[in-house]
Amino acid sequence: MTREELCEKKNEALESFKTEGSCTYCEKYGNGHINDTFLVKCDKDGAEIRYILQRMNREVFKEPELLMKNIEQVTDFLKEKIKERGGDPKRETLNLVYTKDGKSYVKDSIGSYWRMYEFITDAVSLEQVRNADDFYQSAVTFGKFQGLMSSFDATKLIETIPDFHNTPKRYKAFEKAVEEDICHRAESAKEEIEFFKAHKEDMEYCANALKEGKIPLRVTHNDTKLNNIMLDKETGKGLCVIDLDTVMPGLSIFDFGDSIRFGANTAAEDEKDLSKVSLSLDLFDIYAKGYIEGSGGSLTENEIRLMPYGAKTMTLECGMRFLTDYLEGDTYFMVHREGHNLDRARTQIELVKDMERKWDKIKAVIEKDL
Ligand code: ADP
Ligand code: GN1
Ligand code: MG
Repeated sequence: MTREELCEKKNEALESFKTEGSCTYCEKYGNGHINDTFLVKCDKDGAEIRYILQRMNREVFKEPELLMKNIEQVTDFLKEKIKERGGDPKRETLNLVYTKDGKSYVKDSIGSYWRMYEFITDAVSLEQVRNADDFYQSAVTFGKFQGLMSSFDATKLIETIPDFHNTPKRYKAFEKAVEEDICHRAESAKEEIEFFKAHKEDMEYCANALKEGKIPLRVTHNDTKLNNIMLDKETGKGLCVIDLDTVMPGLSIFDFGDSIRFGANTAAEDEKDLSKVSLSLDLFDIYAKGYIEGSGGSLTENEIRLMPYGAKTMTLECGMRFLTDYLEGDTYFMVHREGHNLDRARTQIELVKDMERKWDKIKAVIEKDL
């Protein structure tokens, strides 16, 4: 879709939602890799009211109507839990804005699906941690989410992306991309391809632990990047978990691991200078502590013990997904420069290498929390 078409459809979608006041602004917003996100500003008697408008990615989410049913259920459930605990449901969870005919989404004239949320004001989402407390706050917030959702009946949720964190299946997709090499890019990524091939068995470890009943299947977020939570702008305290598209049955150690992959890396996910990439043991320690505390006793001893494996598996899996997308012609993750997905894959590889160098220390951090 061209910029102009997107702009036209965005205005068409905007009309459908029950916003307060008249809309004066609607521009691209945020750094997500999947959906098209817009910040909307409306004027109501001189007061500015903000919203987030999103075009859901149809390539990624095949059943947007069922996905929205998941989000309705999860946000309704969280609102009740937050109220029971004396919290503020307007700031501690996402709040959907419904359409004029009472739906949580609208389908535009070319079949794209749009949804709207109230904007969480006086809050920030971060691309990189500013200090250790930011990371601790994100850990407590994702941990709390895990704890709150532990009483939610997982069978009510559909799998919005089937086999999303089925790492062995992701490996098969990677192998296929290498074999087919439709863009003739495999030659430029030889070392990276070999790296993932050499780690095939590592990527089966957590899936086997689930199969063998060592860890339970839970309701998890599945995309626990630092920029998927909001922190209070004033106090820096963790407020709320956002980006609920992938909330579905999954592993707590993967929620833990994906946060480590993104937030405990001393460099950005797409850093070109690989000497800047490393795993911060301090941040790993802080996150583990916050996640366990936040989850309020809902994690089993085995889940805690396997956290380092969750971190390594998520880093391997994500790196392999970036590389697969590079080989397939950048059709999944939004890219902003040539070789972007290859750069992202390389940072993940570097991070895994550093985890391997620090493996005994990483395990010792977790043993002390048991
Ligand atoms: P994606 O799936 O593409 O990552 P997100 O739902 O994470 O999309 O949204 C992208 C960014 O938009 C977030 O990182 C956050 O900065 C911002 N954002 C999303 N929802 C809200 C909200 N309700 N209030 C304020 N900011 C939001
Ligand atoms: C995507 O949507 P976003 O940008 O928060 C992706 C995650 C990856 C991440 C890598 C639905 O997350 O799985 O870990 O990019 N989300 C989806 O940055 O595929
Ligand atoms: Mg996001």
